[in-house]
Order: sequence, then structure tokens, then C-alpha cells
Amino acid sequence: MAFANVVALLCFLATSIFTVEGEVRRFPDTISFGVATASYQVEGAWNVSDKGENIWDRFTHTTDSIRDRSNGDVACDSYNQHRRDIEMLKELGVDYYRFSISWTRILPDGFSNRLSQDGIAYYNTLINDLLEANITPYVTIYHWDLPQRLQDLGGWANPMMADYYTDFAKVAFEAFGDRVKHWLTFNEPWVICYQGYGMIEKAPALDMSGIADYLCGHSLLKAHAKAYHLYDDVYRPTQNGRIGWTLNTNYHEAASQSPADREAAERAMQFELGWFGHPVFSSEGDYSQILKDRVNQKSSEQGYPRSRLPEFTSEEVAYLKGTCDFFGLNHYSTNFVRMPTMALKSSKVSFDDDLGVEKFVDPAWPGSEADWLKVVPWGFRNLLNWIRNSYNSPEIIVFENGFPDRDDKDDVDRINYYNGYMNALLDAMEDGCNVTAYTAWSLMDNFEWSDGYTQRYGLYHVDFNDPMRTRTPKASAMYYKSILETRTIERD
Ligand code: PNW
Repeated sequence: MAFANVVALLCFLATSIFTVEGEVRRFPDTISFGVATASYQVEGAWNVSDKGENIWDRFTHTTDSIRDRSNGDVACDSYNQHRRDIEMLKELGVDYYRFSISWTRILPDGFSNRLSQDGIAYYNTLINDLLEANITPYVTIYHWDLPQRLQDLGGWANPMMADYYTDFAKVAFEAFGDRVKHWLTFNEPWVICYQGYGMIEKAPALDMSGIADYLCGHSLLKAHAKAYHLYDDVYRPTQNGRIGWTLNTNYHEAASQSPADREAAERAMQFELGWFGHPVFSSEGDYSQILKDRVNQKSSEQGYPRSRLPEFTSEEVAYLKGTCDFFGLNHYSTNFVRMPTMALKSSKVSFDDDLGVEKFVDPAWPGSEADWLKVVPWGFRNLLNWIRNSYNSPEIIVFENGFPDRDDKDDVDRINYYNGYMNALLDAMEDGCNVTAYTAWSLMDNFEWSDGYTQRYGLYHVDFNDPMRTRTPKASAMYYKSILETRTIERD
């Protein structure tokens, strides 16, 4: 065969391999799509008008805990640039936008006796402009930026927080509830308490694991239930909205099918997702027996006069049960879990010591810019099924899912992540999981907490060296847009 013919044949083979259309899968019409951000991560304008100081202002300004020594003083400047944000939402074609309210922007002192008219006006404008663009606002009432004044009183470890939080939520329902019909009380209670009260990873960095994390969780659960009941009793009858919260978890897969490893994996699920999931979504309510037994037993071995995990009264158990209109889920990654071969000696009191399992990842799993985030799409499918089986098939809304890189506009790794995870979502829906909405984290690059601006999750790139904070669509923005337009995805 002449050389030219060989080349022609090879070209033909190559193009036919690479242009063959993969199988296309369609999303049911019942699912809607959105993107998310959070106030401290995007707004900036940290001291504009009468805005009060919050714990992230204090943490970034007074410690060297942020990897690049940055802060959210300006962030994406969304306080001044929300019109550009709405243009991007329109370009993507999302059904809704999930954002959060900065507590001290509307209540400068943390308490509801003094409202900031400028703060209220900012969110009114944002909400009105979203509605005008035909984009539904989904509002997180609390995404980690606690008023510093309330932290000075102990923050979430103070049981009075349930009242102060509910006062704040009431202001939000009163001011915005005529137009906002989708509420989340809290973003990720586990991260707030485990990383903020147990560790130094996040503000207020209390570093009292095994004590402060459980106190935080306890009053946070009560705060959630109180705000839920307030909405349910007083506002729902006229405002007709829905309210829940969003819980994060890794999926914990048993390292083997041995009974011990399966027990270890289930225990990890009950400690992480179940800590906040069981009291609200299980049919019996309260903390799971496994969580109560472990912490109780450890506490007594360690010489404490009572369990470090506080107890709910039976009235409280009943008050907490069912306080979500849907199961909100934030999910990023998966790990394996095995039972330790030798009982781990309790050296230091901690949440992880109470849990008492070993976690590890498969080195073959693709990584990301965050060491905790490996790309494991099947874990997402298994997690959605775990929720379906453990909590009686609730309606599930995915409020966050996304991938961090360093800084790439041609972000093929992010596209691969979304392709894998959205395929896993469809697999789970075919298994019978009732998922009604899916949210990409995040609309744009933003202040990634302790990692500052070194890790980027955005569909839009943000130039943080540019005073205008210019936003540019990445390849993944165009990819997400095409999924939303066609409501289809290629099978991976
Ligand atoms: C979420 N984990 O945090 C937050 O809701 C966002 O504000 C944040 O930007 C995003 O995920 C990316 O980090 C998480 O360790 C932090 O499993 C840590 C974990 C999960 C979520």
C-alpha cells in the first residue's frame, strides 16, 4: 500500500474513533440546576457602611492561619458587582442561585435590636435583580461568618445561640420571605463544629476536639430546629416556602467486606453525616445509638463524670425530628475505612479518637489541588443510596459539588470531575434516589477559607490582582452551560 494511502487510512481511523458520539443520557425534567457561593467568600466590602466584624474578619486579620495570608476584605467584590454575577448566571442558564446572608451586614452587633438598612437594601437588590432575571434565589442563612460579638460569648458552644440565631433568621424571613421561597438554616454543621471548634483549621479555631465540637453541634441542632419551627408556624402559612439545611460528608466505603470493616465504615457515616442527620431524618430521632455509646464509653474510661456528648430530653428529640423539608447534601469525595487491628489507645481526647477507625485513600484515585479531595464518582452514587436506605428515601437536593485546581481556564480536570459526578448522580437516580436539584460549587473562584486564593473552584475565573475583579468563563462554564441547555450528558 502506498504511503499516502496508509496515512489516509490512519487519519480515517483516528477521526472515526475521536468523533464517535458517546452515548447520551438525559436528565429527567424534574431536576433543576444551580450554582452556589457564600457571603464571606465573595462579597468583600467587609467594613462598608455599618457592617459589624465577624469571626472570619477577625481570624484573617489577626492570625497567620491563611495559606497565602489573604482575607475576604475585597474577595470577588460581589457587594459592588452583583450585576456582573447575574449576567454570568444568565449566561450559564441556571434555574437558581444559592448565596448566603452575612449576619453582621444586616445585624451589625449580632443582635436583632439594631438593623442595618444598607445591609438589608443590598440583599433586597440582589434578590429583586435575580427574580427579574428569572433566577430563583436559594438563601443560606448561615454560612460560617458568625458575629465576633457572639463568638466572644462562646459562639455555638453557648446554648443561648439557639435564640440569637433564631432572632437573626426571623429578620431574614421578615425582610426577604415575601420573595425568597427556598431557605437553608446552616451550611455544613459538621465543618463548623469539627473544624472550627475541634481544630484550628477554621474560625474560631478553638482546638478542643471531643468537647467543644459536641457542644457546638448540640446548640446548632437546637438553633436549626427553632428556626425551622418559627418558619413552619409563623411564616410558611403566608410565605409558602421550603426550609432545610445542607450537610456535608465524604462517602466512607468499607475497605473489605469483613464484618469489622463494614462496621467501621458505618460508624464513620454515623459520626460524620449521622451526627446531624440522625436527629433530624431518622425515624427514631436523637443522636444515633452508636455515637452515644462510643462517646459515653470513651468519656467514662477517660474519667469524665458524664458523656462529653450532651443529651437531648425526649421533648427535644421530638422537637428536632423532621425539621427539614428535604435532605440537603454537600459532597466532594470518598475514602476507605477499616477497623484498626489493635485497639487504639486513647492518648488524646478527640472526635477522631471517639470514632476510632482508620481512613485511607486509593493512591490510584486522581487527586486535586486539595489533599482531601480525590476524584471518586462511584462514591457519590453509593452515598446517595446510603441516604435513601438510612433515612427512608427523602427528597435529596445536592447543594454543593465541585473540584479545586490551582488556576486554570482550560480546566479539563474540572470538566472530567463534573462529567464523572453527574453521571454518578444519574446512576443513583436510576437506582431510585429522589434527587430534585444539583448545584455546582462554585459560580466563580473565591476566598477558599484557610487556603485563601490558592485553590479555585469556579466555573468563572476571577482575576484577584485586578481591582475590577474581572470574571472570565472557563471551559467548565461552557461545559456546564451545555448540559443545562441540552439537559443531557455523555456517558463516561
Ligand atoms: C465546603 N471536607 O466546605 C464549603 O461549604 C464551601 O464554602 C467551600 O468553599 C467548599 O466546600 C470547598 O472547600 C468543605 O473536609 C470543607 O470534607 C471541607 C470539607 C467539605 C466541605
